Amino acid sequence: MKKVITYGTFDLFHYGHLRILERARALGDYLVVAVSTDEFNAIKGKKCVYPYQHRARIVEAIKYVDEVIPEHDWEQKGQDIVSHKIDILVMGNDWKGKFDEFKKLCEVIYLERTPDISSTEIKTNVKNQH
Ligand code: C2G
Repeated sequence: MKKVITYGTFDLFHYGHLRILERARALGDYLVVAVSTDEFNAIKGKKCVYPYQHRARIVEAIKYVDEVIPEHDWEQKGQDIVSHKIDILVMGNDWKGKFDEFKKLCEVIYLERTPDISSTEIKTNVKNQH
């Protein structure tokens, strides 16, 4: 069984998130998604609209996702890859090159980001419409 993992905040779940999960799952047989906790988002400097529990449950409900785990920090990826016996780490190409250190543990694939959509843009659009 080929296991894939990907990481993210997945706030205001949108089409770009759906597409990366769909493509990540298509690379293997089982997809683990590590969703950033609220505390880790504070470290990443990201202010979320939805709390971790909501973001995690929405991701868990996506048919391409087999398992959700919390992402607490930058350092856990190596342990996750080993403990979950991951074969492929997938990230959007806005992260291109940033996780190449894990090539010693598994395949690392960066997929094209979906253009013109992001949680930040959604927030801005909603604000501008009111
Ligand atoms: N993404 C995408 N297309 C978009 C927006 C996001 O393909 N239009 C991808 C990102 O490249 C990322 C995933 O969706 O792979 C999740 O994006 P975010 O929720 O913004 O996550 P991020 O803040 O990039 O956190 O340790 C890694 C971090 O947790 C990644």
